[in-house]
Amino acid sequence: AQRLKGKTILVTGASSGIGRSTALEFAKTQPEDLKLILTARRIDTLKEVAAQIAKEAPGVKVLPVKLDVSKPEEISGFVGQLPEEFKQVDVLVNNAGLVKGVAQAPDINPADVDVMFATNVTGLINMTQAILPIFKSRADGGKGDIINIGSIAGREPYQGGSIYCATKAAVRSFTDALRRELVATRIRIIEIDPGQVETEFSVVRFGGDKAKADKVYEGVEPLTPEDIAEVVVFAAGRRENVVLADSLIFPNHQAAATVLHRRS
Ligand code: NDP
Ligand code: 8X3
Repeated sequence: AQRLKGKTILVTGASSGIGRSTALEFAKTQPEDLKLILTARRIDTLKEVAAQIAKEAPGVKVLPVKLDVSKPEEISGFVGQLPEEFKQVDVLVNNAGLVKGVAQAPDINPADVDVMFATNVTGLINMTQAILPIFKSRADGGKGDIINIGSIAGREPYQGGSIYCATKAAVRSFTDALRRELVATRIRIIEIDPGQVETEFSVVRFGGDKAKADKVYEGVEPLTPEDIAEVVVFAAGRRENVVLADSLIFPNHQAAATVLHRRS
């Protein structure tokens, strides 16, 4: 079934990791009659993703847009500025997010607290509020998919991750409330919670220190961003009446946020 045919899909944080893989996976799954709006702060990297899609799936229309979700003023102008042919968004993948550091209270940098909440929580909420009116203008109370990338960290707080965990717990709470609020519509509210995935996530956490980031994945076999992208695309491609409301995805060696089997 070509359930994604004709859809317009908006992915935040599409310049790297899970978001980038999600864009590529949508294009691979529905290589024609699909529109992708790819957003992130690094426009040059987004353009590279767009060029790759143009090569692999020339039938997909791609619009790269520079958008910092932590800036409410950028989000408020965003939908109005979309070209007419990209305005009818069907799927929003709220993926943009980050972690900063491993500090514990009282030594957490207040600027890190702000950037994590502004991106992972307020950014996700503002994107949702920007897109929902498009969904709600459709028949049956509204139609469209919101796919929020949470984390195992939102279910299980761990030492050195208190702020990041709190942001992902907030995502989970907001998502669950939204699903209840929209129960009378055809709008699907979907949360996907990855465990350990190797992306730029840890490099960002350690301020660009690749050696420290590599240590996180030493002796383990993390998920790839493609593994999560496949779940995102699967969720979006279900029959209209099927809501993959909530899922937790671990690599085989992981059983909880901090329970990882390492080869010695
Ligand atoms: P990456 O660092 O590889 O990708 C993060 C993406 O988010 C980048 O495209 C980045 O783009 C974008 N981003 C960051 N800040 C902003 C911002 N202010 N505005 C717009 N875009 C932004 O990490 P992942 O792919 O791993 O992370 C994607 C999501 O998955 C995040 O929400 C993360 O919390 C979540 N997650 C990751 C896990 C993991 O182990 N890797 C596990 C569970 C969840 P740019 O820098 O160009 O703006
Ligand atoms: C990222 C996973 O638990 O390593 O969300 O912070 S974790």
